[in-house]
Amino acid sequence: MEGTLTARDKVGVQDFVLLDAHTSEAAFVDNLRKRFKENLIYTYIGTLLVSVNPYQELGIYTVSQMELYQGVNFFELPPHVYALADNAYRMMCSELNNHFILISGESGAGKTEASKKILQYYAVTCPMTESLQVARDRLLLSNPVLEAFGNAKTLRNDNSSRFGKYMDIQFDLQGIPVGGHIISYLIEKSRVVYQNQGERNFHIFYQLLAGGEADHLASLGLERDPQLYKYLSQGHCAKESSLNDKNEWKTVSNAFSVIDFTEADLENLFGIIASVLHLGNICFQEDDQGCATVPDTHEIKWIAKVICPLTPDLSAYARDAMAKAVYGRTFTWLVNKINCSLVNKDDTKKTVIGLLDIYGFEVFDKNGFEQFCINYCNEKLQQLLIERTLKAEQAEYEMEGIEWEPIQYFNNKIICDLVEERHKGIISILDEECIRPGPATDVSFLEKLEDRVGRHAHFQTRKLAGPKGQKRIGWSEFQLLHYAGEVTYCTKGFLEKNNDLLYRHLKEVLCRSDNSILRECFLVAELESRRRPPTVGTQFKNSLSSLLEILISKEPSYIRCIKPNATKEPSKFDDFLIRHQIKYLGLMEHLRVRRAGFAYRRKYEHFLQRYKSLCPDTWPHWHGPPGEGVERLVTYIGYGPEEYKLGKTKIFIRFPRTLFATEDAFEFSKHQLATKLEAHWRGV
Ligand code: AD9
Ligand code: MG
Repeated sequence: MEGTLTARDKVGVQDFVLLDAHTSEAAFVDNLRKRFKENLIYTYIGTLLVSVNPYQELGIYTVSQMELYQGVNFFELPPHVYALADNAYRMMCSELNNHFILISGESGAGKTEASKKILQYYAVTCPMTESLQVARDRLLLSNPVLEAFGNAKTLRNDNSSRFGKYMDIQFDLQGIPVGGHIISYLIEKSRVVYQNQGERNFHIFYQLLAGGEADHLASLGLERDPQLYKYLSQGHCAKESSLNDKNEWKTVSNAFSVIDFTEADLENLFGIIASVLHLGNICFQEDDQGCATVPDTHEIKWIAKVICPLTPDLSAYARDAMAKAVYGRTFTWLVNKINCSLVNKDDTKKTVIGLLDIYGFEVFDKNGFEQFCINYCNEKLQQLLIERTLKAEQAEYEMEGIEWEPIQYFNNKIICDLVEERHKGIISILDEECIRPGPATDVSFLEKLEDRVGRHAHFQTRKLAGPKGQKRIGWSEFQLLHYAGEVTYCTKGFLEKNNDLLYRHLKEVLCRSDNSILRECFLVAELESRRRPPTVGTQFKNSLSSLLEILISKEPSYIRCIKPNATKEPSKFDDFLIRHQIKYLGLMEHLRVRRAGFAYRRKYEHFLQRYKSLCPDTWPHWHGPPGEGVERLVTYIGYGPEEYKLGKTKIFIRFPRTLFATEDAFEFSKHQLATKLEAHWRGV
């Protein structure tokens, strides 16, 4: 027994529900730390998977690991992202229903890596026919292309996804992956024209310059050195040693050839990438009338002629707006194009597993419109998680005929409403300011917010705040009390980013471009339409609402990713940072919910199979009904009546300590392991 206890002291428990009943946050962190130190990066909370980024290759993603997890029950092996992926897949195959896997966590926590591991797992372990190999390869290779155009080096992550991504993997009824569909959310266009110190633009620009053939670059009028381009060099790290742009270019080029891109598509696409770089290098000077002139027309000949009676400042603004619009819409075109190649035309019934890799909650020193949208998205997903978890629990107890007491939890719907409610919410107020005649400014927007939502319990400004808020909120800021904590937003740029307007004559130029991608992205119909396009905030709100509709109809699995330190180092476990993430990922809350009625439940067959060696009646085989076998077993090992309930198909265990003790007994019964551990500890 001693050996087993010592083992747990060393490596922690693999499921948080096995910790003591009133687990504190400190005990939670402690368990994560123990496991992390042993390179055990995965831990469960029931069926939710917690993952801590190891920042090193651990050798746990080999094909033999994949085979190990294939078709094995969830709790039978140590926690792994493969176990979660396999579980969703097997449930989908046996119940013929749709699933999704929601991956969340802050920047650099490992969301994208987790989603790639899942995709690879399916690619390797799912059955496959020769004719469907192309579909599988396209699914896999859509990733490097999207990452090249949608990811960038940031201070937090060398390969940070700057867009949200939802990907459906479609399976036929034999469980063969046959197609897919991707939806992208809110690409961070502002990065095209500006990068903070230590950050880069999207990877593709650097990859093209580093890896493109000399002829190709010459035909685009490009030089190899990224420092020559204003849009690539503001962050002063254009040549980043940790990134191999040249190799990545090869991967991306190869991916393009598999995903059905024609020569013409690629020519147009890279024509656009090059023209964005040329655009960024256009400088403006003032003439006698205060209008902008372009002293060096070298760049202009690579794009289009731009003559307009604007001041140099406004011209630079228009230039950047054009670069952002062109890149943003080209990205959407790219996603659509990939989707066309992933379509499975055969219309037999399919089931899907959706993978959601979306930006985590963000709190920076300065938070703007982008953080506002991202955090609103996280509020919505948190709401989904809480509701789905509670609902699922309740439904299960009902189905199994078990009584339970629902627990209290914070319903963040109140914050979602504050942001999104029609006519009343912050997005509506922002939209009103964007369309009203007269000089609306970021300041008048703030005043309107104070007036309309100033008394809301989750909203504060300097003017309205109590003594605590007054210290921290600036004059042009407002603060939202999110489920994950307070965030102060600076209203500067909110109106402009929400409006996202492009000068009409620039749009006209783009509509008539020789480049067919641009003509697809900027339709003449848009110029002719009298209707104002929806604002960015409203578009985002609508796309989130459709996303939730997609998710609500599917069976959920959750992965919560944690970043262990801010310096991207292996083996460094920063308690403060981790505690913060545990809080805003709602992990303690999830644990409580999980334990609210019964901490643990297991199908009779599975429970029996694992613990049958503990009772002479059930060992080595039990031939009666599994429920009866379980009853004999738990009576024999001394479960009290308050400790468990027997449902129709499962045993429900109220206290973690009960299962904990059972696990101990089980471990103890495995003599080999116990002896080995004792010997080991005696050695220490
Ligand atoms: V962001 O919100 O897109 O900025 P992510 O997606 O959460 O972020 P990502 O998956 O890109 O983070 O992980 C960041 C880096 O951590 C990767 O580039 C790897 O170097 C490292 N990482 C993440 N997960 C693992 C892992 N399971 N094993 C090894 C990992 N390294
Ligand atoms: Mg990512």
